[in-house]
Amino acid sequence: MTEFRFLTAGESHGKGITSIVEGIPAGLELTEELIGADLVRRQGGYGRGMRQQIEKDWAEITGGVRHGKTMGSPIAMWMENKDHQNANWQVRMATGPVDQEVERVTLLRPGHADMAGTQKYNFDDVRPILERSSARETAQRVAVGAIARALLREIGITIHSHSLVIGDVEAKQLQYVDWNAVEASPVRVADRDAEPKMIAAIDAAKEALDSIGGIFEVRASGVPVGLGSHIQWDRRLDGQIAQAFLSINAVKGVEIGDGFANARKRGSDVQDVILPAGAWERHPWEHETNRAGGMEAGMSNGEEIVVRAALKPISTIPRRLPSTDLLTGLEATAFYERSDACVVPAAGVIGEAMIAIVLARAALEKFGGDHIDEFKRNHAAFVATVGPREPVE
Ligand code: EPS
Repeated sequence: MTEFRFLTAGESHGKGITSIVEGIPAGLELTEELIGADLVRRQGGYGRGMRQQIEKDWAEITGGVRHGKTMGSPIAMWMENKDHQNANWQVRMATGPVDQEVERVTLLRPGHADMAGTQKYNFDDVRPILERSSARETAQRVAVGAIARALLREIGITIHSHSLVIGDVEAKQLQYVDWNAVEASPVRVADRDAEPKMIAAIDAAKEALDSIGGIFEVRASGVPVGLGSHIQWDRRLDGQIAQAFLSINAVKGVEIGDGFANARKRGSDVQDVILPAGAWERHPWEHETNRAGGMEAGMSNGEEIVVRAALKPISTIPRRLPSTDLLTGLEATAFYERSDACVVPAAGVIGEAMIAIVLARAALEKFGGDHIDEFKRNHAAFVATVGPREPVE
């Protein structure tokens, strides 16, 4: 059994993006259609720009799958950038040498990789930096996440997301979210009152040649006790989740459960009481509340995992921000080609993929298995041991 891991390669306006996923057991049902269903969800959402009308994301499986099932070998996926067909991009992003002058991007965009990236990699053109740092790459993460999600579904783990805040509009906090309503909403919100206000906030930002951010929440249920570990810093599941979420473009804050609200309370108001055996309805060691968001000391505790992420408003905006020119160091206005006004709904789908990836890695570490049946057997055998150590007859 190899550790679950993946890599992506490719630029936003290059030929396409590739991923290689290793560590998925053999025998898992997997089709391009299943992956495609998540890719469509990421492309949607009110507030996306022109680019999403050009792209029709589809991950072609080019390795690791035979007759609709994984073989235990690395899975390779290829995704075309339709925008690359545009003659300009064929030249600007050609992989071979070109015999014509290609215009450089030198007006640094604040809030992006432009300045630090050009200094670090020694470029006099922002293009090679911005192309890779673009959120386009998250399309492949969602494809990888769809595979991880298919694996987790085999052991009863389901993952959803919804928008909590868009701009200055907050949705009502609901304990039981109608996920069908979320999927039907252009801003991925279940709160019918908040939806038109969120849409209006995006319209207003667009009108003002600006962008807005927000907060999304991801929930994973059916997670068994004991994923992750308290024994070493990098094995803590909450830490791994925070890293995965902060790796999503424009995410600047992460909380697990009521992380920030709990900071203002007393300890006695924050702990989740562990119920006695007679009160358990869903699973052993049920908690009365879930302020901890399904994790204690870096391990899953059987409750729903709840993660919230704050997205800054994306900094490529039509109202070109004051900046500086890369070549001269003189005052300039930032580069602008095209952009999204709000990506919170899409970011929720990316968040689902990232939590699926982290949980799949943790589940494979805990249960192992080279074939999906072995993985499921190991999971079931462990879950059967969860409960009081010396039960009272
Ligand atoms: C992005 C800028 C926009 C986004 C892009 C991320 O692309 P473009 O510069 O081509 O208009 O649409 O996101 C995607 C292409 C995608 O599939 O999510 C950026 O600068 O990060």
